[in-house]
Amino acid sequence: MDTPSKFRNVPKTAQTRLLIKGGKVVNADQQFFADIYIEDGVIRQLGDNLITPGGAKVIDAKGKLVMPGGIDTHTHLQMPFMGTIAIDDFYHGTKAAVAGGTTMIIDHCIPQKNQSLLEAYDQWRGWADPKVCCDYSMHVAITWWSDQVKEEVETICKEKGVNSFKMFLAYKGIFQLNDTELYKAMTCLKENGALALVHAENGDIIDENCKKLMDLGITGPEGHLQSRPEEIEAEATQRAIVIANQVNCPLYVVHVMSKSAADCISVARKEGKVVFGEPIAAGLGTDGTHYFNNDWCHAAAHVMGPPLRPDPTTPGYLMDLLANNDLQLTGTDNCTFTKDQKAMGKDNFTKIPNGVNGVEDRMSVIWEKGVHSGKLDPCRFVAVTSTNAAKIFNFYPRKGVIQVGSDADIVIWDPEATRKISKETHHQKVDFNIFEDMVCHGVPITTISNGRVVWDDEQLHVTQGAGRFIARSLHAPEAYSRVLVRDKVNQPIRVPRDGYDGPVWKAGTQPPKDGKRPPPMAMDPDAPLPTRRDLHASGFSLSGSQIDDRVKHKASHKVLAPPGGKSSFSFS
Ligand code: URQ
Ligand code: ZN
Ligand code: ZN
Repeated sequence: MDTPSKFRNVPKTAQTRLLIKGGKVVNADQQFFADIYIEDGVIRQLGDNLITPGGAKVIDAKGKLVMPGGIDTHTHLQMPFMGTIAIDDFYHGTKAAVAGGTTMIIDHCIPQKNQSLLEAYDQWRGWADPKVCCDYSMHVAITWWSDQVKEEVETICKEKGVNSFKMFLAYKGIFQLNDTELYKAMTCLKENGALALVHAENGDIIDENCKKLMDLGITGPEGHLQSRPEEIEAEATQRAIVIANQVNCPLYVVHVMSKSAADCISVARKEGKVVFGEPIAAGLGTDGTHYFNNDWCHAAAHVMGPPLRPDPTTPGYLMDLLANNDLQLTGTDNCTFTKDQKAMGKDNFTKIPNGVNGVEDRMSVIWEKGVHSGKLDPCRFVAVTSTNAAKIFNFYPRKGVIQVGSDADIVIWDPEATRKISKETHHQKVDFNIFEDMVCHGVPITTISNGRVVWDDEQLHVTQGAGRFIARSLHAPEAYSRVLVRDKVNQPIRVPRDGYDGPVWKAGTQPPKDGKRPPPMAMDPDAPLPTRRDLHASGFSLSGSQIDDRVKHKASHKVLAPPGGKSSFSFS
């Protein structure tokens, strides 16, 4: 891509000196007018009448908003999946991201079952580092569990700058973990100060439903939706919440797609549990009615898991929860496949690669459906598209805020301009756009990544590999400040008591054939039967040793009925 004329003849250093003038800065906590001076990728000054070194490139932001660049918490660029590879790679995906006002993505390293997590981490870094056009990080998936995995998770936490790990309750036999594995993995994550992310759908039920639907001849994309109705997502969401709470591990539910799953998170948060919910652009901007479209390609293009919900009030409901902080932030789950890739499932919906677009359009879609609809104000928009991600994943205030010392990841935003979304004009490689023809208010005019203009005047100025891997330290305060205190105040209880020294049933013995339960004292059939005390027999002595001497009965103590029946004995 040639450098456009207005950047030609500008000394190299000047390109790293930017002065944004006349804009209204919007952070998650406040809006204010201020100029911004940037040098070598960092915000150096913020205010009015700045005194700056010469040669800075001046950007006129009059009438525009100046916001922290978007942070997309959930992408799968060039992901090997379901027999193919997602078509938007780390170059096309991050190029499209900056064109849409996003300046950082958090992608995923997803080991196959039984693959070393460290090996997979190196593999994914090798794919991403040479291609990314903006800064990025990665969640690492735990797709199997063993002592080796436990050790590798600890190594990744301590040495690779990763503090977030994804677990799937779906994709049976591919990525899915069972409850015991989830419990052990979350215990390990908690011990290391990392965050547990879950894809919450019940993969066992989905598997059975898919077989049933295919047997009924329902092979189209509508089968995908019907194999995993809302309650399949809600049940897994609630289960993940319970398991995480049992081990006091902070939980982050990705791609919250339904009202009922969102309600589980909302209730859990009201109960004080440390749970975060991430709706995505797709679920906020469109719905699952598309699965019933007569055009197979159109319907298949919307196949993702959990599916978009056919209840057309879902997007507005999720946006209301986002406005209210019942849900905290947004990603896209961008995992794109072309028509011919999707067609691998033309006769069997279970073979349709799951995933949709979003990385380029998230910011405009959320502005249109959130701010332009009056549900979000601009500060909340910044919170849910940038700031909360930086806080939850622990790289705030390096990113997610316009302030001195923070990275110069900035988007200059025109709230009144509109743009029509289309596959014909988007910068992604995928040949479909689930937001096709949507007109959005809110347009990124200029995107600045690490202090460099990468999008301006509808032109990209990106460099492959210019993006950096952002390491994230453990124990993010947003997730762990409460958790660590709970460790102290919610200790398990142990009651000190004298040992039980009464009769003990001999494990593995069966009641006598006659079905009559032996008297409670004869619980051990090998033990000598108790001799009934003949109070008139000579030599009887209250002080004599008796079979029950070891039982500390008060003389007047009545033996309570043993389990299963009334006692015929009384010592009174
Ligand atoms: O499950 C995910 O998040 C990945 C595999 C993307 N695909 C999808 O359908 N959500
Ligand atoms: Zn998922
Ligand atoms: Zn995903």
